[in-house]
Amino acid sequence: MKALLVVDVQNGFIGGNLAVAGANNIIPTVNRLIDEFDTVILTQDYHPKDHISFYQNHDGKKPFDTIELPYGTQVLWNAHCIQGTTDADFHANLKADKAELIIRKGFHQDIDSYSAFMEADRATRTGLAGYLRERGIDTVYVVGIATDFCVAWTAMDAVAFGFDCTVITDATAPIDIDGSLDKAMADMAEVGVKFITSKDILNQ
Ligand code: VGL
Ligand code: ZN
Repeated sequence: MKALLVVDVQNGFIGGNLAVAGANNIIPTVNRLIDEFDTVILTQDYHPKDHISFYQNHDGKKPFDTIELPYGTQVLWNAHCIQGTTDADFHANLKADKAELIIRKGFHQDIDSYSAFMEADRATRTGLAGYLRERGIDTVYVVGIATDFCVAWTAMDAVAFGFDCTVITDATAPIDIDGSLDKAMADMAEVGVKFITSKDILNQ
């Protein structure tokens, strides 16, 4: 059984507080893929306003600076996808209604979470792997934003948790800071994530 994981197609990343170039352009493709899959799961970046990943919460820091945390290096982002704000809502054009599960992530003040499976401390689980197993799903297709952060970490963790995982590349959009896209693509390939484009699934 397969599922489509739609990562963070939220206002914050589409013209919002952490806008990703070109992210708006993937929505029609994501919607066609949603139509094609029986099981659709959405993820939602969902931070408290005092979240540790926001540069505004660290004196003297600016966007894309890094800090060292107990779990490793953390990139500092503009405050984004704050719980209860429109920035955190799914984009109005996303066919979100079909989703059978929404996994919220990044809600612990002191831990970021790019992956939909496990938070950045590499210990706290979201429950997604257990959910998929209980649903009999062994194969996941990943789309959404951002290719080099939440999509990549989700895809690599899918493999780590034993799922067959394919990223549909033209249904993703990257942030691409300091070579992060090339690195993420190489890292994903190395662990066994597969890549296709949407035309391999949609007859177009
Ligand atoms: C993301 C940076 C911070 C993402 C989320 O969805 O890729 N990136 N929070
Ligand atoms: Zn975030």
